[in-house]
Amino acid sequence: MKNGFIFVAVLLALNLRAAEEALPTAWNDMASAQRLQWCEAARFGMFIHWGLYSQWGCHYPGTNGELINGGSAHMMMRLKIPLAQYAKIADVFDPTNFDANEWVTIAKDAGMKYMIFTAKHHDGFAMFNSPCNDYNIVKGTPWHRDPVKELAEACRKQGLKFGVYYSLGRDWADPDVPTKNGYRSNTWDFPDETNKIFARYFKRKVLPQVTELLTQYHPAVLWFDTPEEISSAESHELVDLIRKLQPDCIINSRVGHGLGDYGVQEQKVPGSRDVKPWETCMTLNHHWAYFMGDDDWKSPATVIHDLVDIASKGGNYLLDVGPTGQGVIQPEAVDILHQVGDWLNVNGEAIYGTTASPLKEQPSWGRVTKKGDTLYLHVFDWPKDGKLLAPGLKSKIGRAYLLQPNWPGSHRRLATANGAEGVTITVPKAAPDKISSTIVLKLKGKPDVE
Ligand code: FHN
Repeated sequence: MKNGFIFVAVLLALNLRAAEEALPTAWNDMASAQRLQWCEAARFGMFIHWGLYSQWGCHYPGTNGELINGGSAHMMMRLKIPLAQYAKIADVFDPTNFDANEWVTIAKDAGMKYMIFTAKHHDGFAMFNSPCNDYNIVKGTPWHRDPVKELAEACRKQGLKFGVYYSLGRDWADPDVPTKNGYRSNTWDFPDETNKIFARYFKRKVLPQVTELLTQYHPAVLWFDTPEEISSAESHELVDLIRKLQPDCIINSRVGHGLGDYGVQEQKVPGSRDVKPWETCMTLNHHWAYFMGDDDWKSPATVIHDLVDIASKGGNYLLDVGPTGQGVIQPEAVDILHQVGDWLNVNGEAIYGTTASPLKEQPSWGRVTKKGDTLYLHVFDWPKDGKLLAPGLKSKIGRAYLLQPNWPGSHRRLATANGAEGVTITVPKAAPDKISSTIVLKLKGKPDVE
């Protein structure tokens, strides 16, 4: 409770900088601060894009049996595939290699604490049992299984939080979903944008399916996407419904109109830290869903540096994987995530449950995170002269040591000296970790920075 009050006080005291996306108004709301506690402590989650578009890696069979490049999970729109034809993918969608426990173990092994799964993407196909709409994986495929149910159960069993992604303002299977100038609408099956009444789709599909997701699976997060033409009244109605059915369910800001519990960034890390809760989602290669031929993966070092950078700015990192049509997370992705997990096994204390750096500037050698009266210095570029400056730090230091338990010099006290420019720490010649080494500074009292 105390943290909640501090959190709200910090919000109210500081002038919140407008983010690229509309700021949810919920942030000065105690209930939101309480709801978010586990999520902010988690810092790292797995995003999963999996749907009919995964069947042939975002490609689509041509008239001569060749596979046509659909560009991304948007392939139905990119190739203007008629709904009746696109729906036929479901007839062959039979992911016999899918194993929910294996996917959750991969996430857990990577040090991820929650999972967000595409329950319905823009193609409008429900990847869950949806009694209100037969266009769904249980009813419409020879597989007849419910991956949302199985993933929710596997997450509960393995101690991860489970959330669902729902495309709110784009649905290419429904005749009543307009977008601005039709830019992201299904204009090939439903050409007349002026005929489309969002309210009809909202009542017919959105409210019943969100109710099904909440009552059938009790997700910890409802991760909405692309609110597009939803009205303010509809966004409020949706939030009221969720709060009534499941008060502790977190809602992201893409529910629209400044509502939601936290802000969303995409494919980027903001330049400066924010005091309000936020999460950035990014791909591991260049595609959200499995794209045949995309082998341009982020390195473990890039993922770890991004994770540290995001945590140092008080954000969460939702890192995406796109399983194949057979239900397999590509081995290259698994290997990268395993290496990130190895690093978190040693340095997780400096990420989980931390808050943004208190320093006025991000140091040139890396980033800083904070936990109470402890600072964690994440050193990407190890000093050659054995001296590391924490710029602007005026605090007296109780103790300084390396966080690498198996390192010869680990936990041995490091010498520190306060000076005009900050605190200088004397460090060993060699960096304990080639990607990011963590130095722990136990301060005497709260951080005092210039
Ligand atoms: O168009 C989608 C995209 O496929 C993906 O789901 C991302 C994830 O945030 N959201 C939309 C693009 O902003």
